Amino acid sequence: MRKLDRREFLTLMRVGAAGAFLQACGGGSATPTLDSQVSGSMMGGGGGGASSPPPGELFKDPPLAQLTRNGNIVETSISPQRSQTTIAGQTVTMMLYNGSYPAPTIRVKSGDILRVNFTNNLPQNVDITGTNILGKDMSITNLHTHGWHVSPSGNADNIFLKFLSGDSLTFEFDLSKQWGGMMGFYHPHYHGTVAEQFWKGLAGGALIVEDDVPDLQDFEEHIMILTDISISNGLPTEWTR
Ligand SMILES: [Cu+2]
Repeated sequence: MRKLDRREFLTLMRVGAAGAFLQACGGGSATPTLDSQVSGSMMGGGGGGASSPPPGELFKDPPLAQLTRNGNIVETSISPQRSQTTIAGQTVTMMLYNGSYPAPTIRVKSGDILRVNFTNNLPQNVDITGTNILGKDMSITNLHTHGWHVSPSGNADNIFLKFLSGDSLTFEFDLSKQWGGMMGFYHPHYHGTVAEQFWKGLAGGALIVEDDVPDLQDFEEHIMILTDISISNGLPTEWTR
């Protein structure tokens, strides 16, 4: 598991590539590859796929999460839900944060307190949320902030929390120990459903902690989330490779 910080990302962008593999943290061998960013996706894996957006299309950043700031208290709402989106011309029913693919980007600063109003809006036992091969209810989820130096307990980055369909909580992430100029991402981390929730669309949104030094201010910055998804009959299928 490895993450890019902003400086490293900008360097890689200049040579035309940006990448970091996410493997171990997903809790399974079949977690999708998630390049630190992207706004598109490749379908099909192993050849015969299509890219979305197609080559030549204008680059589009993922949407920014709506934030309200009061001093260093920043508040937003992030909820996984069953949503339809279009990938390479196909309508696909997925699990998406706030209905967005890729998920909304959250930008904060070192020293902020980020409050996330989280509600599990995944419906129980509907197409994408049946029971998986481990016998787990696929509508059960939680929230993990990948890469942040924050508390792993309570209502912070606590991967032992369990959200049944309809459950909600206000998370609070104290970023007083998180340095500026880093990029992480968020994703579900409930043991037993993580891998499927990744390939069904909860593959993460960018978590940006802004630089607190002026050196890079003149650079134009973009967020790109790369995902690789297989689709069959309008539904994401198991990521196999
Ligand atoms: Cu993670």
